[in-house]
Amino acid sequence: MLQKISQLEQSALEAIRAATTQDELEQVRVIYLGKKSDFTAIMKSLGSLDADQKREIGPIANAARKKVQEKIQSKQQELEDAFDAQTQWIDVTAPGKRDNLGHLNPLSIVQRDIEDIFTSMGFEISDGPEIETEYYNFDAVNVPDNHPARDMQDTFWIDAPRGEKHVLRTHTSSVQVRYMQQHTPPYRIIIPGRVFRQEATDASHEHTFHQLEALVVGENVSVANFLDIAQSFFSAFFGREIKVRLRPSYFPFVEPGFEFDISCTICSGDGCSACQRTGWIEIGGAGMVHQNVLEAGGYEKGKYTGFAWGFGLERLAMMKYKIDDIRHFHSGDIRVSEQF
Ligand code: FA5
Repeated sequence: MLQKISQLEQSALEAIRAATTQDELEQVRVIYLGKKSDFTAIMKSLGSLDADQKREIGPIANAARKKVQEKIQSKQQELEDAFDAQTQWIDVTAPGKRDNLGHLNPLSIVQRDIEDIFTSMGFEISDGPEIETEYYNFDAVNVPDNHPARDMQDTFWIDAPRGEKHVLRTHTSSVQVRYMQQHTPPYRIIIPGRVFRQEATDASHEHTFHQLEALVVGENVSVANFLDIAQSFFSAFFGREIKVRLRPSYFPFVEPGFEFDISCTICSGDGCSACQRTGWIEIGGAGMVHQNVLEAGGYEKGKYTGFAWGFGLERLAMMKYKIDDIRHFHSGDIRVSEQF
């Protein structure tokens, strides 16, 4: 009996090894472990043996049967793996899975668009520090000591025990003199950047917002150049013809100074609810750079002229994308950027 068990085990293992498909392996299983198999017959015959024989042969027969079972299982796995490797092919023409990409904040989109337009018009992009000295933010751009803009209401002053006073820059005009000190005209630059004001927030005011400054300095730069560049820029930005209108105004760093409006991007100047029926929308401040500023930049008085302008990026983005509240930009609410 023991010899028979051993022979049966050997031939079963041999047959398992020889099986090359899952079907063949299944046949081997039926032959060696099925109901009518020799193993089953042996297991059944154990009942008729006497106690001593049972004790001797039983465990051996069981172990042999178990071993054959295990070998079949592992061979089964091996054949399945081989089958998968053969049948799982890669369709290189199938479209890839879409990555779940993030979205740009509409403000970033607007800033990139603006930078593209200006660089195509020959402008360079510049920047300066957000924590700025009182000098560059105010004195250098001709803002007198007693000007209300320096008032605690508008400006975040930095607590510093000694040394020069610092502020969170209140406008991008703070970069003008920094740039002048490093460069000789002619040049045309834009300065996009974050600015800060100690203001109560509402749908159109933030304490932290972005401005875009443009500065063009050369030997014969005029208001006409400003108008031309501004009209080209806004027309490119809104994708339709835009007119620019100047209204006299006062900023310490320009003379003469203007506020400028653009023709309404919705009604093109006919008058609608978006422009309060005026046909015009206020955009920002501009003017011919004050000679005191050019002098602070290190230029000989009277040698150059230039213009500068500054406007709020959020307000422009709000117009372009019809966003009704400036606070959406920095809310961190992902539903805002998901729309862009
Ligand atoms: C200035 O900051 C000047 N530096 C602009 C300038 C530059 C004038 C060069 C002349 C020459 P003003 O304080 O008006 O000006 O701000 C300019 C623009 O910033 C405003 O027209 C508006 O679009 C935006 N702005 C001002 N305050 C806020 C605010 N709290 N929230 C959002 N946008 C604002």
